Parts: sequence; structure tokens; C-alpha cells
Amino acid sequence: MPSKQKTIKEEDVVRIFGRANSINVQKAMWMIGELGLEHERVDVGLQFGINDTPEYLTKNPNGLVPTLEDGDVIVWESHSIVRYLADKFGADTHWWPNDVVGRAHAGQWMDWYASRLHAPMTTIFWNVVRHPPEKRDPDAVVAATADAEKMWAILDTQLSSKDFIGGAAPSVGDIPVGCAIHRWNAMDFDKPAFANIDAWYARLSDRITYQDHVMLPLS
Ligand SMILES: N[C@@H](CCC(=O)N[C@@H](CS)C(=O)NCC(=O)O)C(=O)O
Repeated sequence: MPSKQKTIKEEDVVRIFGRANSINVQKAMWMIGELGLEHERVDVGLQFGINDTPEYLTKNPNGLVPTLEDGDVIVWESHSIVRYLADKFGADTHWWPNDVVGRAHAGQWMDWYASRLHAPMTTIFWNVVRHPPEKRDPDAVVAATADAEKMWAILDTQLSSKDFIGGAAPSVGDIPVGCAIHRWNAMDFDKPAFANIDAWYARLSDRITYQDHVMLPLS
């Protein structure tokens, strides 16, 4: 009797280059987890190095993580990786809205995260978590918190009538902001609370893949 177990061929495995504590890597890994893809993650970046090697730079000339390798296809930029994965492997799921308006709105919230929320969140993260205590700037945290608060308030309004960013089920639009809200909640600093965002975060926290790839200790 031939074995019923599926043989995993090298080309069936998607590979992510990037360390697990990077928010941008977490976006890709959460998507991979939700789509149930066979995958391998290779530690790259910060203490692991590799991202400045000629071999890595041929894959991703920015020298940043994450980079996706899917057979001969290379994709960098975390949001593009998330959209590629959802489009290729999740087109029949709620992760990749099946209508042009749904996809536009999901993309809008991904771009909005990058253009409006990422900068203040990065300032807070470095000054609360990653910088050594003597290098932390509390005033920068206060200023960035005020900026981030305005942005979270926009998202809170969006979530006042919806369980997830686009409606009743999560989509790619939830992924960047979903990764950011875990950091916001897990970091220890003075911050405002948002009722609709709290309820959405509780919904995300119920997902095993979110626990596995996003709800990691901050470092
Ligand atoms: N816009 C890029 C940003 C990528 C990025 O800045 N990655 C950071 C980690 S979050 C990085 O590679 N830092 C250098 C390192 O880890 O060594 C994306 O979304 O993928």
C-alpha cells in the first residue's frame, strides 16, 4: 500500500528569511500560519546577520527582512508578501476578499498602517523595549503616543460596527494592524485604551496562529 502521507517536495515549501521577533516577519508568518502552508523560516537579521551577505542581497537588495522565497519567486516588502500568499494560496478564503472593493479596502488599511501608524509605533517600541535603558527617550514616547492615539482612534471607529477590519471575518487588512496592536498592548507605558480595539484584539488573541506568530515576547 502506498503511504497516504503527502510527500513534501522542496518546491511545496515556502521559505521566509527573517527573525521571529520582527514585526514585519510576523505579518508573513501569521499569514502562512492561517493558510496552513508548509514552510521554513530562516533566522536572518540583527544578531543573526546574513542580511548583508552578497547572497542575501541578490534576493533582497534592501538587506532587510522578511524575504519570501516560493520556488523561483522572490518577494520582499511584508505587505506584498502577505498579499502574494493570500492571492496565491488563500483566494477562496476570507483572507483575500473576492471582490475588488474588499481588496481595495484591505489594501487601504495595510497602506495606512505603513504610512500613519508604523512611525510612532516604532519610536515607542525602540524607547520602551529595544534601546538599552540609558538610551531611552521618555519625551519621544509621550510625543509618539499622542500621534499613535490619533491613529488608533481612527481604527477604533472603523471597528465600532465590524468584528474585523473589513467585516465579519479577518482579511489581509487585519494583518499589519493586528501585529501592531499586540505590541501596543504588550508594551509597558502610559497609553489610552480603545473599547472596540480591545474587543478586536481579544478576537485575534483567540486564534492559535496569532498566538504562535504574533503574541511573542517583545525583544
Ligand atoms: N517595509 C519593509 C520594512 C522591512 C524592515 O524594516 N525590516 C526590519 C525588521 S522589522 C529589518 O530588516 N531590520 C534589519 C535587521 O533585522 O537586521 C517591510 O515591510 O518588509
